[in-house]
Order: sequence, then structure tokens, then C-alpha cells
Amino acid sequence: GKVRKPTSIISTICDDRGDELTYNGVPISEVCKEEYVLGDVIGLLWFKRKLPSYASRFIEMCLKLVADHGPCVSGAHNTIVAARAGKDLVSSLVSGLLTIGPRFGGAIDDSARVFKDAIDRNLTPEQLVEGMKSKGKRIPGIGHLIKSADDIDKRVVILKQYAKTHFSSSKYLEYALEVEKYTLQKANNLILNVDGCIGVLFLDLLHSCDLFTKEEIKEIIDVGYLNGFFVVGRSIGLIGHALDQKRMRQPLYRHPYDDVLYASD
Ligand code: Q5B
Repeated sequence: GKVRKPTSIISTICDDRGDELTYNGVPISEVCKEEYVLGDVIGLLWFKRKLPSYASRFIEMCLKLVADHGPCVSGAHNTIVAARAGKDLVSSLVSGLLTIGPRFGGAIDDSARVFKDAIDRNLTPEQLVEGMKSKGKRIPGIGHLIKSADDIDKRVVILKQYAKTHFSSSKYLEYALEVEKYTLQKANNLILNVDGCIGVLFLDLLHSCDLFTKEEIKEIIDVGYLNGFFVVGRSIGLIGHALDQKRMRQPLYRHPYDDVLYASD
């Protein structure tokens, strides 16, 4: 019989060969007719499932809440400088995106990993915090440069409120809030930040929605899906900053001398 030649690529999330493109088997006409929200599309293309409405709306809420946090954060700053250097939209965007990492916006996956591991190992908040400290490591998802217990991050309040109303379990959030209580005794900016809150709430969502096995959850956390929410959401704001600078025809940026300490001999 016929032997199929081995393929170079295997793809499991969509199919563009027929009359109509499908996302994980769902035709795009249905995506539009049934008014899928962006969270539903992410459900199909990342998680390969039609997520329940409260989960899709949670994803969409995360995207909206991280879409921008002003011109001073690392990502927006890079995008603004690149746009003012005359770079095109894509270059300005990726210049900002490349700052997303363990300190800025990209702590979501690691916070899910660290809090999941702590709960799996039955660590008390004190054991987690002091254990990380003894290894010279920071707890991902804890701490903020400008937000603090006295200047609460409204994004975190909104996320927690949504989970309280719609999730059937908030075990990971509750644990993270106990950790926050402990770290706040050290400094009042050591809050559960927006990355950490999204990380632990995703653990709660994945464990309580009855759609994922334990092995699948482990894979999601190991592979690292969750920083993708910050990347997609913040791209909206970064594009806004690039267009803003171009619209205003801002000149080449040069950092002022008086803001640099020249310390060479
Ligand atoms: N200490 C965020 O540092 C920051 C500690 C800690 C234990 C910690 C820091 C950190 C983990 C990474 C993380 C996401 C760098 C943040 C985001 C999106 C954003 C951004 C925006 C947006 C802030 C002072 C003392 C030291 C440290 C100790 C600090 N963090 N201990 N665990 N996690 N967090 N990133 O304030 O004894 O004096 O040596 O790396 O989750 O990125 O808006 O800006 O939407 O754009 O500069 O919200 O927390 O603190 O470096 O002066 O440290 O606190 O060990 O102790 P800071 P430092 P000691 S959300």
C-alpha cells in the first residue's frame, strides 16, 4: 500500500487546509457566530479545549488588566526609546517585549511553579520564604517597585474578587496570601504582585475546573504557558506606546548626562 512520507512538522492546534480554518476543530465561522471571546480563542489554541465561560472571561480579564502600566516600566520604556530611534512598529514592540522576564512581567510561570511546589511539599509560608532566602533566591510573584501594602495594586484586588465570585476553590491564592502576610513583616512592598496573583489563580482555576488531569496541569506549569498572558496583554499597551511616540513625532531619545554617575577613573 501507499506509505506516507514522514513529515517535518506535526501541528495539533489548528487546520487551514479545508474550506474553512479551524481552531482545535472549531470552524472560525462558529468562533464568530457564537461570539467567542479572546479567552475562548486562547482556550482553543493554547489549552486545546473550549473553556467554561468563567475561565475564558478570567483569561480575558488578565489580558485587559496587564495591557499597560504606564510609560515608565521596563517594557514601555524600551518601546518608546526604540520608536523614537525611528524603528518600525514590530521592532519597537519586540524591543519592549524582550524586557519581559523574571523581574518584570515574566514571573507568572515561576510563581505558579514555586507556590505549587511549596504546597505539594507541605511547606509553611515561613519555610518557603526562609528556604528561598537561604538559597539567595527571590520569591517569584512577591514584591513590587511602586505598589505596597499602603498603595494597593487595584489589579490584584480585581483578580482576587473575580476568583472569589467564580472559582470553586482558592487554595493556592489563600496560601500565597499567607506568604504575603509573612513577607509584609519584612517590608511593605513585598506584596503578592500582579504576576504572582495571576500565577496562583491559574493554579486554582486549573485544579478546580475539572477539565485537566494532574499530569496535564503539571505539563502546563512545566512547559510555561502563563507568561504568555502578560506577553499578549502587554503587547496591546506597547503598540499603543510606539504609535503614541510616532504620532507625536518625538525626536531621538538621549539619556541626560546629569542622570548618570560617571564613575570611571
Ligand atoms: N526582596 C519586583 O524589588 C522586584 C523579594 C525579596 C523575597 C522577593 C522584586 C522581585 C520577584 C519578581 C517578580 C514581577 C524587582 C513584578 C511586574 C509587572 C508590573 C511592573 C511595574 C507592570 C522589586 C529589597 C529587599 C531585599 C530583597 C527583598 C525583594 N523582592 N525577598 N522575595 N520576591 N520580585 N516580578 O523593590 O534583606 O534588603 O537584601 O524581584 O515577581 O513586573 O508596574 O513596575 O504591570 O508593568 O527593588 O507591575 O520584588 O527590592 O531589590 O531593593 O530588595 O527585599 O532581597 O532584602 P525592589 P530590592 P534585603 S510585577
